[in-house]
Amino acid sequence: MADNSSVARVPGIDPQEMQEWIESFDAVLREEGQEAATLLLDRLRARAQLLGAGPAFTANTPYVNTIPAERQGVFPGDQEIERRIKSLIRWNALAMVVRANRVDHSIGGHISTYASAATLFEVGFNHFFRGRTEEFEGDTVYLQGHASPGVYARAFLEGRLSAKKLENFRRELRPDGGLSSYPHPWLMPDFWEYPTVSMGLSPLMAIYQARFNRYLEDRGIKPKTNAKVWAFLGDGETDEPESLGAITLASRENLDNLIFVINCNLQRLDGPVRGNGKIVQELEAAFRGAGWNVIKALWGSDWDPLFERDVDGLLVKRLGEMVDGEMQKLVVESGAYLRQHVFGTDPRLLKMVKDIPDEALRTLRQGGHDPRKVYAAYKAAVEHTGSPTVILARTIKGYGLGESGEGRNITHQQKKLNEEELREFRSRFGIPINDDQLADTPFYRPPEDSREIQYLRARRQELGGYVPSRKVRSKPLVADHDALFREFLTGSDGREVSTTMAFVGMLRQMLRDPEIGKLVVPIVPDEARTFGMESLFRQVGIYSSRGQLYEPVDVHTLLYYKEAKDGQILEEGITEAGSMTSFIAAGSAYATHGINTIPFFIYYSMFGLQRISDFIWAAADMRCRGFLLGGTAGRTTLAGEGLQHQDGNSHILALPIPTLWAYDPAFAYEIAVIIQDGIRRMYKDGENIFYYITVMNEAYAMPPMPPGPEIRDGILKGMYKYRASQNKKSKLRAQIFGSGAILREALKAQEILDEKYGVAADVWSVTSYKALYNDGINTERWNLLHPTEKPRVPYVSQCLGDAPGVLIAATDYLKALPNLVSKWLPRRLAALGTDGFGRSDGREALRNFFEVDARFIALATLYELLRDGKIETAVVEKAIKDLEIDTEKANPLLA
Ligand SMILES: Cc1ncc(C[n+]2csc(CCOP(=O)(O)OP(=O)(O)O)c2C)c(N)n1
Ligand SMILES: [Mg+2]
Repeated sequence: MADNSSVARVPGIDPQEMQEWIESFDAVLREEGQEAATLLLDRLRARAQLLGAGPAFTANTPYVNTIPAERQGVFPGDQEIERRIKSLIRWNALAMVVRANRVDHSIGGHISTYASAATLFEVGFNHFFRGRTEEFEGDTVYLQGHASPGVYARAFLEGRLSAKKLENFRRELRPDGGLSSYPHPWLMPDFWEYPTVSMGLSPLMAIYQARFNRYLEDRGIKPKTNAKVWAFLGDGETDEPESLGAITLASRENLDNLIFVINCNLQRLDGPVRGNGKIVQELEAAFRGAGWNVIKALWGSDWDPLFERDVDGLLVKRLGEMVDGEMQKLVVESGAYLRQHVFGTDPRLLKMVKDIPDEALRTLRQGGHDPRKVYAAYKAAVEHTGSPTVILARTIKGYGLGESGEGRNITHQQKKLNEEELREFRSRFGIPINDDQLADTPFYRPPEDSREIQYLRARRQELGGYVPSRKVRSKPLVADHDALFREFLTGSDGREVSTTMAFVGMLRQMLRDPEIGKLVVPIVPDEARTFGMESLFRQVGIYSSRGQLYEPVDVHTLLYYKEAKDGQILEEGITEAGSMTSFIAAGSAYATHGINTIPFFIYYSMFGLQRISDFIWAAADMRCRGFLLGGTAGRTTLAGEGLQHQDGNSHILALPIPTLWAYDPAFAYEIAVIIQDGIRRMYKDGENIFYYITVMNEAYAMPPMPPGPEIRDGILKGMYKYRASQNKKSKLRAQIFGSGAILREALKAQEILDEKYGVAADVWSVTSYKALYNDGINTERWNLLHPTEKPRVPYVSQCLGDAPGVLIAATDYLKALPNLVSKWLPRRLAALGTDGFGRSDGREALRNFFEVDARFIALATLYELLRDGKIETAVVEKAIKDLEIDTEKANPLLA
C-alpha cells in the first residue's frame, strides 16, 4: 500500500485524490491482471482524446526495466557455476589481448567491449543460441565483432581452440596459425559465419537474413522452424545509418524470428554515445515508432527493492532526467558521490537509501550485468510473436577493469594492464592464478572433469552444439545446363537487343529449369522495369509474405504486378544496401541452410560498387556465391542520365575484391558462357567466388559465337580475337581492344581504318581486364618465386604473341582499366577511356565528349602508327579533319 506522505505533488491535483487514483489502478492490476490494466489505460486515453485532453505524444516508457521483477520468472541455470564460467572467460579474453600486446605493441585488441557484453553473450550461449544439427537448422548469431576475444575464450573452455591458438590471437601468420582479429569467415571458415566488425553491416544483414529465412519457408524451400536471428550491436554502432535504416522492414514483415540486443554501455570509442542525452531512450523511441517490441533491461536485481519503495515514481523520474554523461560518471565515482548526485536531489530519495552503505550503492548492478534480468529479457524476446524484438541492455564498458578502465573514456583502447591491475582483476573474478604467475598472465582452463567444463559442455550439447561454427552443408548441383544457354550462342538473327535483354532472357530460362529454377533468387531494388524484367512479375511473382491483399491496377494486363506468398522475385524497393544483404543471405545459404540458392542481384551499376562496396567486401569475406549484375552500365552507353548515373567506375572498384570475377561483356553469347561457367564453378565445383557482370541498354544485333574452342576459353579468361582484319596485304597493322558496348566502336574503327587509311586492324573483345590483370600478377609472382624454372607467360601476352602493329584499347570505364595490363603487352598501349564526370546527352555526343568513339579509336591508331614512324604527320592531320575531331574541345577529365 502506498505511503500517502511520499506521493509526489502534482500541481492542481489534490494529493488525496491522486492517491486514490493510484490505489484504484493498483487494485485493477492486482485483481484483474495486466491486460485489464492496460485496457483501462487505453480507455482513459481514448476518453481524454475525445474530450480534447489527449495526452502528449511520447514514444518512450520510463527509464526502468520493461519486465518488472515480479514477472521476470525464475532463472533456470546454476547461477553460481555460470558466474564462474563467465569469470574464466573474462580472464582468458583479457589475457589474450594483454599477451598479444606484450609480444608486439602494435597488435592491439579490445578488452572493454567483451567486458561489458559478457553476461549478454553468456546467457545466450548457456540458454538460448541453438546450434545447427541434422534435425534443426539452428539460430543465426551476429556477435559484436570487437568482442571476439570473449568468443575465442569461450571456445577455449569448450575445448575447441587450443591455448596455442589463443596465444596467437591477432597473429594469424604464425607457423602454427592464429586467430583472426574479428569474425572473418574467410580466415576461419569452420568457425565464424558472419563478419560483423564494420559497424552497421550486421544489423542490416540480420534483418534481411531473418526475412530471407521466411522467404525460403514461404516458398517451400525449407521447412518452417522457430529458428532465430540474433544480432548483438553496440550502442555507438547504431549511429551508422545502415543500423536503423531497415528497422521498419523488420516490423512490416512481422519478423518475430529476429532479436537485436543492443549493448548500451553508453560509450563508443572516443567517449559517450550521447553525453547530453539518453541513448536508450532515443533508441526506444525509434524502435517503438517503427513497430518493434522493445525490452529495456536497465537495472539489476539489487535495484528491485528501491523501485518497490518508489511508489510515487520519484526515483524513476530522477533516473529519467539524468543524461548519459552523468550516468557514466557514476561508474567511476564513489558510493558517496552516487548518493549525493542521484538521491541527493530530494530528501525523500535520500530516505530511500539511508540504510544502504556507500559501497553497496556504488556496486548496484546494471541490468545487462545481471543474468536474471538478461535471461528474462531473452525469454520474453523468443516468446514474443508478431514483431521483432530489440533488447536495450545497460552495461558498463570495461566492466571489472576497475581503475584501469571501467567506464573511462580511454577504455575502448585499453590493452595493457600492469601487475597490480591484473591482480585486482584476478581477485575480483576469483581466477585460480597465483601472484607470481601474474606477470606471465597465463590462460586458465579448469580440468576436463571440473564442474565448470562439464556444465558448459552439457549446456551446449543440450542446445545442439557449438556456436559459432560454420559448415558447408549443401550438395553440389549435377546438371551441366548446356540446353539452357544454347539459344544465346547463335545470335539474334539481326534483331536488335541489349545485353540486359539477353540476360533477362537467360534468367527467364533459368527460372524454368528443373534443377536450378527454384534456386534462382532474382533481386531488384525497384528497377525491374528499367531492365525490362516486368515479364518475370507474372512468370514467377514478387515475394510478399502477405500475398496480394489488393487487386493491382494493372490486373487486366498480361504483365501485371503480381505479388504472391510464394513469389520468387525479391523486389526490395529503393535500397541497394538492403538488396545486397538479401544477396548475402541468398549467396551464403549454401552454408547457413545447406541450400544452393543462386542470387541474381541486378541494379543500376553506379549504385553498386560505388555505393555499397563494404557490403560487397563482407559478401566476399562470407564466401558468398552468386551474380551481381550492373545494369545500365557504361559511362557513354547510358544515355541521358548524366553525372550521377553514368558508371565508368565500377570495373575499377571491382578490382580490390579478391573473390569477385568482373566481366564487361559485349554480346549475348559472352554472357551465356560466363553465367553457365559461373554456375558450374560456384555450385558444382564449390568455389567461393561470385560474379560482377555489367549489362547495357544499347540495343544491337547479337552475333553468333565465333567457332573454335578457344573462344569460350578466351571469354572466361578475359579476351579473345573477335574479328581479324580481312586486309591481308597492308603493312600498317593494329590490334584494337574493345569491351562492352565500346567493342562496336572498335569494330567501326576497324572499318574506317581499313577503308580510309589502309590500316589492317584486328579487333579483340576484352571481357575482363580484372581477369587478365590477376592472371598477370599471379604469373609474375610464380616466376619471381621460381627463378630456376622456365618462366610462365601471362595469358594476355600469350594472346598477343607476335600480333603485329600498334596497340589501342577503348573502354567505357577509366583508362586505368586497360592500362592495368599494359606491362604484359609486347609494345606500348594507347588507352581510351571515360575518366571524368558524365553528362546527360545521347550516346554519340557522349562518346565524342569522352573521346572513345570509332573516330577517336581511329585517330589513336593513326597517331600510334605515326609515333612508330609508319605514317606521315600529314595523314594524321588530315584524319583529324576528315573525322571532324575538335582538337580544342573540352578535356573530359576536368570539364
Ligand atoms: C564502419 C566502422 N567505423 C569505425 C569502426 C571503428 N570502431 C570499432 S569499435 C568502435 C566503437 C564502438 O562503439 P560501440 O558500438 O558503442 O561498441 P562498444 O565497444 O561500446 O560495445 C569504432 C568506432 C568500425 N569498426 N567500423
Ligand atoms: Mg558502446
